[in-house]
Amino acid sequence: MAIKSILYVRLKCPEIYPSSVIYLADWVHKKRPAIKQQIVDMALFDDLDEKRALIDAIEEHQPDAVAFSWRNMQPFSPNEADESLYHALTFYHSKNPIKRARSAFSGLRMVLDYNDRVKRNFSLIHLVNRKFPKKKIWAGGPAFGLFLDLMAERLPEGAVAIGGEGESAILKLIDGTDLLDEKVAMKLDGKVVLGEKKEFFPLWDESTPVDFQYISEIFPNFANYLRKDYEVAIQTKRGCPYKCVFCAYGFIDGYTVRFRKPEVIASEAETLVKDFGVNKIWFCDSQFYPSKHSLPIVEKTLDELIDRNLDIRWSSYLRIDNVTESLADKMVRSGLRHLRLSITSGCQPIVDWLQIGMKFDKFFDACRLMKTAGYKGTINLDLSLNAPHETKATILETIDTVERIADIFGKDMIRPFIIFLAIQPRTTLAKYAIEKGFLKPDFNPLSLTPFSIRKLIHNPPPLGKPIGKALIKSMQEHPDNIGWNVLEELKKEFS
Ligand code: B12
Ligand code: SF4
Repeated sequence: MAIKSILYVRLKCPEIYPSSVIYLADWVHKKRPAIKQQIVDMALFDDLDEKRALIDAIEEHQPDAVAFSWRNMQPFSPNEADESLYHALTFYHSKNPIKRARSAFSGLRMVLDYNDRVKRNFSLIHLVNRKFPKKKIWAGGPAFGLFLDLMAERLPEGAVAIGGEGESAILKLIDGTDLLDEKVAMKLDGKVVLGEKKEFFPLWDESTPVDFQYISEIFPNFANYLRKDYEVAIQTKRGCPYKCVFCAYGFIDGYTVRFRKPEVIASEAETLVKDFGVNKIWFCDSQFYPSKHSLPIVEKTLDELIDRNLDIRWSSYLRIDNVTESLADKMVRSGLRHLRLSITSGCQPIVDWLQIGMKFDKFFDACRLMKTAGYKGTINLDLSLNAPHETKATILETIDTVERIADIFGKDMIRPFIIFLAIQPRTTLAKYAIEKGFLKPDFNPLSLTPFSIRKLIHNPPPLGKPIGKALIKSMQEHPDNIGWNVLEELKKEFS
């Protein structure tokens, strides 16, 4: 069947700019302009209204294909801002039986909520299959990037799922051509057939600035994401060459870095700022400044933004260890507002074991360069305090490093942010956890029970308990300043 129309259904997640469907629909419009497209965003509906909204949209637009885009599969993150971490730690480490019982109850409720969300998403996909059996069903998005095979098992027969970038795959879906050279999973005769991606999408040559006028025509709720101070996402590149042992982004996005042209990025930002009133941007790359080799293009991108004199404040996942004086200056002048630096540990041997590829002497120099360049935003220092091979001494060294960074920028600007290492499938950390017996070789990363979630957080004994306790105490007593208080508690305990 020739595809003449597509309805994109962005499945529900905590409200966030829907970059996936916006980039995809823009691409399809430019390559197959005759195709009619429409976007419906479940993030904007109450749970109870989702089914009705989906059916209404299908009946109104009569699409040939329904393209589901699914963002989060692991909504839980083991960080100090996640309430479920508090309940998990209280349940496992508190001596107070009443608090433990309360946390067991609340933790269980949250796990049920997570599972409920996953079930609801799958049931919307199955609903289309049942009620509109002639429609093609396609699915993709970040949730499929890591777990393509496991997710595909739960899709209806005949549905096609795409993992990772979707531009070339969606054209093949539209044209009905062979898909097995894509990262694809198809459910056929009850079995999942997998394809393998052969080539990355040529981002540099093919990517153009999004036509936001067109997007606002096919996405009536687009205006919802154009409120003042709402963070809009722009992608500047794909891929990260590092192999930090805990990170799965290379698997999702590739280890080869592919760039969009600086003028394309800046022109996209300019339209958003001048025509749509946007003033806050998140560059939604795996890593904004992935290596020394990317310096010229990153710098050119910032030049283009500066030349256009855009009033924006931006942020991104960002490493600063390779920053130069000129790059630091351009980051600040182009509107960098917040730094989230994932140093993970402040102890060089631990950072080396984690293969983060960062040397602290260079990192301190980089901090000084940022300070001299006039950076005045806040700085989150992500710390995973119980990495493999951690001892009391390495934790004390981390605290010392954080204090040295605070000496450079000023303590008020630094926010240590506690986030345990999550064990992601297909990472070196997962292999290590299996070797150590923390995880079973056949662990299911999508199983959301209190016990399985606990196993997917790396916080083993003997340090797990004192760290957990320090975190519970700080979350309870100093909710506005958790990180510094955890470090103070641990300094007292371990010195
Ligand atoms: C940037 C980012 C963030 C930023 C987002 C900033 C912003 N304003 O947008 C921040 C820091 C806020 C963030 C937060 C979270 N994130 Co995040 N994030 C990312 C990251 C690095 C990029 C996502 C992105 O925007 N990509 C750019 C867009 C254009 O690409 P895309 O969405 O993948 O879409 C492409 C394809 O997927 C495909 N596609 C998409 N839909 C469809 C549909 C069809 C039919 C087809 C064919 C193809 C297709 O085509 C698109 C174009 O190529 C990814 C990791 C990664 N490297 O991808 C994690 C990732 C998306 N995040 C993830 C998670 C879990 C979260 C959090 C839940 C973490 C937490 N607990 O706090 C929150 C949730 C936020 C929310 N409200 O939903 C997971 C999601 C999957 C999972 N494991 O559950 C990822 C994959 C990382 C991981 N750990 O695996 N995140
Ligand atoms: S630098 Fe960032 S994106 Fe790249 S592998 Fe390390 S943690 Fe992942």
